[in-house]
Amino acid sequence: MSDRGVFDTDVQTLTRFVLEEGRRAQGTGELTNLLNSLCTAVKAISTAVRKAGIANLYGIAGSTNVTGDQVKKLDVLANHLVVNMLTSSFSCCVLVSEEDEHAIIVEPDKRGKYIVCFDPLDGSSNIDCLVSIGTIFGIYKKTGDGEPTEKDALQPGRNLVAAGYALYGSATMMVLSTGQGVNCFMLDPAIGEFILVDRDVKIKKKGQIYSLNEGYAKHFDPEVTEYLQKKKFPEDGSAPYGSRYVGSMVADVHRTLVYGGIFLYPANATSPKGKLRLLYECNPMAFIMEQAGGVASTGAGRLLDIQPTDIHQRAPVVLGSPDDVQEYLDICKKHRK
Ligand code: AMP
Ligand code: P6P
Repeated sequence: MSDRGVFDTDVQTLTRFVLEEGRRAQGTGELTNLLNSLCTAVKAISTAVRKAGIANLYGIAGSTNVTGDQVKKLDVLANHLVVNMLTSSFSCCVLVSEEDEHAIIVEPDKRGKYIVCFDPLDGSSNIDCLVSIGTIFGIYKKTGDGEPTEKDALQPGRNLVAAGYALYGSATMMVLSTGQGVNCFMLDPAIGEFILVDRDVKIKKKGQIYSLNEGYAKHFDPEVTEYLQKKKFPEDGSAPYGSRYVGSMVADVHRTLVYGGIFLYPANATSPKGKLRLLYECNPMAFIMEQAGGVASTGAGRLLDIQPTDIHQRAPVVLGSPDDVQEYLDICKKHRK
């Protein structure tokens, strides 16, 4: 029954969506529990991010706020929220966080079959100037038998069961794929629920925006320099591309998903492997991009095919609209000859 008047009494929430998908998949409910627990952590992080200035949540870990409370840095707080919500979902056995040097092995009586790699608050260096930040996650199934170890997380991104991100921007949005396309949910603070706003999102075949940190131009490999030259001074009479770079991966990738175009964090002379982390930045974003009809590459091969050797390893990444990424890859191929 639906009353579409002032209050939608049949609103499609992320919780309902995940429950329905779980029923459709005829699962045991473990992934559903995981996703809904992650959703709780994201809601709490969103609240913390939005009141950080007022509640004096900035500052370094270990300082105290005006009321003498122990102040946690937002990214420390975000990490604890994700770890605690996932551990108590009885769905995970290994957690890999950007904030923890080693993988967290869930205690035996709380274990499930999933491995979650996440950056609890990506872009946190932008917090103090109120630039959008995000939470990024990728979910795998444990493949081998026996005691869970850090090695269980060293799976190529093509094994992802689900992945996505939360963007704490002008609004809070959760972008999620479980392998059946990409769906976007906006947090409605009035009811504290994520509401489905964009179903089965597809990226444009070609965009008009390139996004990378041109401050590294001095160190760019030749193919990057050549590609940018073509975008700024098109030889076919087309309009030059616009340039947008927030410096917060979730914001830059989400804009690329919504408007089309290309995002690059390539390797360069100073960062031979690039800067972004494979397990909890590159792979989840690559999964989302491919599910939305986009492309995600290292510049030499499919990003989701990388076999990781270390949970914090970095990878070069170029992703976005298929025609834009392909144009860049063609230049890379030319330079490899
Ligand atoms: P489970 O028994 O809950 O671990 O689910 C087994 C498999 O079914 C998962 O690995 C997914 O591939 C699929 N599945 C289960 N629940 C969901 C869900 N809520 N959304 C999408 N796929 C799901
Ligand atoms: P640079 C933020 O610190 C981050 O990890 C990503 O969110 C972002 O895309 C990248 O680093 C920005 O790095 O070198 O351009 O400042």
